[in-house]
Amino acid sequence: MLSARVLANGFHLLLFEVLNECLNRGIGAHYNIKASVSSITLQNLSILCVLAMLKIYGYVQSINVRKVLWACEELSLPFEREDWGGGFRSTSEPQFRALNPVGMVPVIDDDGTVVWESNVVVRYLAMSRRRTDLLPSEPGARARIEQWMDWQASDFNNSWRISFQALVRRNPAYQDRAAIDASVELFNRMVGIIDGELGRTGAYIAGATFTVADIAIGLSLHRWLSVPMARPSYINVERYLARLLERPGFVRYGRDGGP
Ligand SMILES: N[C@@H](CCC(=O)N[C@@H](CS)C(=O)NCC(=O)O)C(=O)O
Repeated sequence: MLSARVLANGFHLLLFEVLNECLNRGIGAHYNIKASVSSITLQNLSILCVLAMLKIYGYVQSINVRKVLWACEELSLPFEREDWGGGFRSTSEPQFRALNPVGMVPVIDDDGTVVWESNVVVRYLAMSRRRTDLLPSEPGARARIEQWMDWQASDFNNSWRISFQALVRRNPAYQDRAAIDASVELFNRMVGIIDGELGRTGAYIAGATFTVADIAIGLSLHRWLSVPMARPSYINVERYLARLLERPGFVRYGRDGGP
């Protein structure tokens, strides 16, 4: 926890000047700023800025945790991370359940605002840091991004569950050949849908520019490439993944981050 006390003289406009200065210095992009005005008079204005480091709970190999880590990279956000889940500290511990009653990583604590469910966390981070380039406020543009993220977390994610557990994790509970083949077929079909969309946009999943939807879709496509199985060749997906490699966040948490 960092804290800074800013004392200034002047009218309340000064409050905005001080906060603007924080934003200009990039503090606003990195931290939640809480300002409490202890007294507002023409002569005396006292502002207390409390700046807190973002906390991330979750092990780094998790694809859902890596969405949040990539988002932090896009936002140039410093953070502290603790290993929970995936064989590290159990998400069944009461301390963890108090943060997330469903017991899944990732969870974040942003100066007291606790959020779980990876795609929601990514949207929260972009929205709270006013990154409308990554998540616009216009409802239509925003819905086009959210629809791909919700689809990623539901239908798309379910398509690979069995093939991923069987062929990458080698989980003995997932060894039914017919079920694996069906999952491979469905996974490939879903990626075919993405390929078609990328053909239409010519660039990113929700349009001409990179948005938070590309974090969820990009990591999922990297997973698709990581499963040892037969794959159709999808030229738009191939070009998209090459485009994402221009971003350090995808290099670190996608290409070099595991399946
Ligand atoms: N829909 C959730 C899924 C989260 C999830 O499945 N997390 C896994 C890791 S990828 C987890 O917490 N597993 C329990 C554990 O590792 O103990 C999200 O997107 O955040």
